[in-house]
Amino acid sequence: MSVPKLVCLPVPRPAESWRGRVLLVDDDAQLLHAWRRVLRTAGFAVEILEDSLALAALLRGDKFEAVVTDIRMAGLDGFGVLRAVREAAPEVPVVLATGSADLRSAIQAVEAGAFRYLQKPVGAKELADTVGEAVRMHRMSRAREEAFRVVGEETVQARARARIELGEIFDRALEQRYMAYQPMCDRKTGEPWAYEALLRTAEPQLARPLDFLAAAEDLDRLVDLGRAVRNDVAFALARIPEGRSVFVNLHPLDLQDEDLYDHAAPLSRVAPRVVLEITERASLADVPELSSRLERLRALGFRIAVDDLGAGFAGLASFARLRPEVVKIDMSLVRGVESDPVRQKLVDSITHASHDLGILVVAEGIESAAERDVLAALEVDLLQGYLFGRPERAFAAP
Ligand code: G
Ligand code: MN
Repeated sequence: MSVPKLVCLPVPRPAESWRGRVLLVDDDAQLLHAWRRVLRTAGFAVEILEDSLALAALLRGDKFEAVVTDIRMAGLDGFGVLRAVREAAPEVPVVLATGSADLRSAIQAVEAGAFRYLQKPVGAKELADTVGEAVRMHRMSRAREEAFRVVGEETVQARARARIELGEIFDRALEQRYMAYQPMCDRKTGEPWAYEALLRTAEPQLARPLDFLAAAEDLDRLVDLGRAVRNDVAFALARIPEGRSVFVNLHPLDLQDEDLYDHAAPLSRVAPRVVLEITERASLADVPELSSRLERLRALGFRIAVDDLGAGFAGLASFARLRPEVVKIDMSLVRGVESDPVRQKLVDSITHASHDLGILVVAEGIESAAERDVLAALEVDLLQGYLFGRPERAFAAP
């Protein structure tokens, strides 16, 4: 007689969460176990919780895809559970059940953000279907989030492409750069005493100098640009009439480029004819060891000018920090100076203080004869502006 062999085959169980991971919160143990049985049979992975104190900790880390709870419990408040879920895991849907079928609590449940409102006694199918819907909705919103994340990545890629494109435009602009020179005229003789070198490019997309500089800044190419400018100016000096100086604008970051202090750099070789303009618009606070840097520049033979005086936030502080040989009064103080006693007084004070300290004074942005006449009467040493000449490739003598 053969005994039938008992073969224990493992019962195929649904993948742990194929219908969803559900948390049941109720103080009625009997109900909890009944609902758990129903939902497990329907394919959900279910955990139960009789005490809502541990709720927040349980909700962390994507553990559940839906929560089912009761509005009225002996020790617990279903609305409290709902609020706790909203706070700890706002994207997890909450199904609220209640024994009392009053409209008020139904409205309240929906207003509080419940996914669905179930009236007890809840049938097995109704419970499984509702929880299934809640999980589906949750998964859809997660998928949407994921899609948004991908879109975000595309934005990152688009930015990277834009940066590459800007880099190409910048390279062309750098390639097609040229320096324009604007005369600065001696108040007494009317002759050009010096020229300010101003960066320009034939690349139309960066035709505005401020855009060109901003692109260099965005691309971390300011050092390249600064070196190119200084080399261009050094070679142009051969064409600048003997005895005249050239003013070169520095970005605060240029002050941190060792090339600026290199004895062998082309501009260093002609340093005695060069005035380095440092703008008062940008902060010099970030330049480490500023005074020793200035010393090194002066040791090479450079002179220093404070640019845009009166336009920045540092006020006269940069004046004191840089101990410049030259100050350039910003065009905002020049514009309309002929009819404004306050501007006149400011220009007068700056000029007097500068002369006491042996500093040369330039007024920039002069556009009218009236401005020129007042500034000359206030004994500003050098006059610069469209009235005397626009920045040009050639060295204009007005
Ligand atoms: O910051 P800085 O002073 O270096 O800027 C000089 C800029 O001012 C240059 O781009 C130059 O073209 C411009 N500029 C020079 N003279 C005049 C002028 O008379 N009027 C105006 N509006 N701009 C001027
Ligand atoms: Mn300048």
